[in-house]
Amino acid sequence: MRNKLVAANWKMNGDFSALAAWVAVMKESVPEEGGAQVVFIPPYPYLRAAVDALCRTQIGVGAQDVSAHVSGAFTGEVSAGMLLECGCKYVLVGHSERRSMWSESDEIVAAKFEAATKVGLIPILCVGECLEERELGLTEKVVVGQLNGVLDRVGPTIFGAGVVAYEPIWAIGTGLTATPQQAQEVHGVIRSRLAACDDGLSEKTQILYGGSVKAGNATELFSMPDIDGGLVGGASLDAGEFAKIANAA
Ligand code: G2H
Repeated sequence: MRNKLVAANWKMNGDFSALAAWVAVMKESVPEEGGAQVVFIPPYPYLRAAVDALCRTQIGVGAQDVSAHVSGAFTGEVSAGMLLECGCKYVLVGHSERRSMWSESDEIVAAKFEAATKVGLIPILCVGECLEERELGLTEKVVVGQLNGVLDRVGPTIFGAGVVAYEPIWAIGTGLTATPQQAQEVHGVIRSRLAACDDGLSEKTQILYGGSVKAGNATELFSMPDIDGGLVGGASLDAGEFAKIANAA
């Protein structure tokens, strides 16, 4: 039985006062034990404050990106070791916004995934198709291709240290959400691909859904057999709304 996981991806939003208010609401609203694993993913400058504010809670902290490099002359980059030292437990890799706006290839995403696992961070690998690909019937090909882009490079043992998030690009920040059936269908494809590699990997890997998750659709999405929680963007900025989503898992 896999535990549920719900992550709040603030993207490039928020400030210190919003963080303090968000943490206060979450401390009140999320059970200390027995609920879903909750992960807070604010921008880099707020990570340490988030770790300190959440230190006596079950809420973990994650970063939105990580360098594939360990150290050196890589201006602007942040290494996995630095994130770990800062108190992070999780890190997103391959979010569609990074794949499209920063041209991150499967090779780069795999290198970031591996760099994260090497220091003990849990990478959350994002995969998903755009609207044109869905309309051309290419969803499975694209999603499995992105999955293979990491799995084939790092191998099942390293891959097993991570989490997968299926985020159809057409549903990200658009208000359009995949129906629970559409999401389940792709989650099933992802789990079958993992099973083809290793049954244990398929059974233990958490697969999250992301793309306009809200309090109003979370319960139905999270009730699907292969949906193990959510990666929440816009709706996570409102702590009350995000608490409802976390408690629906
Ligand atoms: C997808 C998701 C969070 P939103 O990017 O990663 O964002 O919930 O705003 O669609």
